[in-house]
Parts: sequence; C-alpha cells; structure tokens
Amino acid sequence: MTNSNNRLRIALQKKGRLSKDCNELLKQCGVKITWNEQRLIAYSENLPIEILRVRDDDIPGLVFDGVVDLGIIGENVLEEEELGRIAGGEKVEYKKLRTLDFGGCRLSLAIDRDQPYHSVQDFNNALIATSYPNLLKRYMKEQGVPFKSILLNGSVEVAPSAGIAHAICDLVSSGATLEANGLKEVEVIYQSKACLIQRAEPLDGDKQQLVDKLLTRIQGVQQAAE
Ligand code: PRT
Ligand code: ZN
Repeated sequence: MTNSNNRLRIALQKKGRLSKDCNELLKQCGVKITWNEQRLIAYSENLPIEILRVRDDDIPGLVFDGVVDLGIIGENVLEEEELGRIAGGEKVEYKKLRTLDFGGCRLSLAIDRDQPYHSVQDFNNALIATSYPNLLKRYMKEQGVPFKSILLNGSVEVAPSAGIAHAICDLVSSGATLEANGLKEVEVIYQSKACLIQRAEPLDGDKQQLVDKLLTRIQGVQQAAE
C-alpha cells in the first residue's frame, strides 16, 4: 500500500536518540504537531502533514517501499538496510535530501582494552559481534580481512567479556560505554549523522511543493545554528 492521501506522510523514530531532535526540528520549521503518546500517527494542526511514529529500524523500508513520503533516520541504519536489501537481490531507490546536524556517532571496532593492537589485520578470522553485519562486511571486504560476525541486536558491548566474540563493532559517541565495559576503540569504520530521505517515486505537485518548503526551512534552521 502506498501513501495516496493528501497529507505528506513523514516517518520519525517514536522513542529514542533521534526523537527529541526530530520533534524540535519540525517545531523550528513551523510544523505544529499534536503529539499523543499512545498513537502511531500524529497530525499537524497547521499543515497537511502526518507523522508516522515507529522504530528507527523500520524507517528506511517504509521510505524504500513508498509507504511514507519522507523519513528521518541515522545514516548507519539507512545504509545497513540498503546493503541488506541489495544483498538480497532487491533494488533500492530513495532520495537523500539533506544530512542533519544531530544524531552524530561512529561505528567502530573495539577490543579488550588489555589486548595489544597493530592494524585491522589483527581481525583476521576474528569473531565479531555487531548489529551492523552489512556495514562491517563492506568495510572488511575493502580491507581484505576475512572474519565472522555474530548478529546481536542489543548488549553488543558485553559480548567479549561474555566469551561470545573476540571483538565488537558498535556505535560510539562519547566512548563511555566502551570504557565501562573494558573495551578500546581501535578502528572507526563508518561516520554517521541523521538524514532526511524521500521516497523515489515522484510526489504529486502540492506535496513536492511542501517538501521543498520544508527543506528551505530546514536549511534556514541549520544555518542559523552554525
Ligand atoms: O527503539 P528504536 O529501534 O527506535 O531505537 P534504537 O534503540 O535502535 O536506537 P537509538 O534510539 O539508541 O539510536 C538511534 C540512532 O541514534 C542510531 O541509529 C544512531 O544513528 C544515533 N546515535 C547517536 C546513537 C548514538 N549516538 C549512541 N551513542 N545510537 C546509539 N548509541 C549508543 C552506543 O552504541 C552506546 O551503547 O549509545 C550508547 C552510549 O554511547 P557512548 O559512546 O556515549 O557511551
Ligand atoms: Zn532501532
């Protein structure tokens, strides 16, 4: 089912690290929303916009499949989903409208703090726990290092001490979580920020005009913040 009603449909993370900044950005762009904690969909009071509030992992697919018109998502999640679909033989299409100035983090390889480290070759045949197997695979392929990954969707940082992996590949911002788990960051494999994406299939004229207006406002808000 594609979005055929006359409201511009935007997918945002319901609850998590991106939600506050997304809501703030909409507000700064003059989009007034009545939020209801319980509801999946929220409506704008002053513009023909509706917000679909979902898990961040669902946002790329909703945009790729044209179920929503726009989405705000971490580039890490976006590219991981894209690589996964491509690996599954699917064609992936969307437009990246803008990188946003929040949600910044990096995807890094980390090992036991006491273990010596020389280069990425140290990961030769290592067992690496991660929630981002496709981004990790792409990086290791570029580096020419064979390895094995274990998919964990949470508690990745405890995998080495629990004896289930030699190393991890996980998101880092301050580094405090790695530190607290006795790990050290040894390679940054991907730098990420939140971004605004649009479905590939063209929108009708009114909706595209609204998207263009929003984009101009976002540019204004972000320039003012620089
Ligand atoms: O429930 P839902 O599936 O929607 O959310 P989620 O739990 O999958 O994601 P969430 O809300 O944790 O993160 C959403 C997005 O925020 C990520 O996909 C990244 O694009 C971005 N982001 C920015 C981060 C971080 N910074 C970050 N620090 N995502 C996760 N972290 C983790 C990090 O891995 C560590 O475990 O936060 C912890 C604290 O990090 P340190 O380095 O400051 O200790
Ligand atoms: Zn998630």
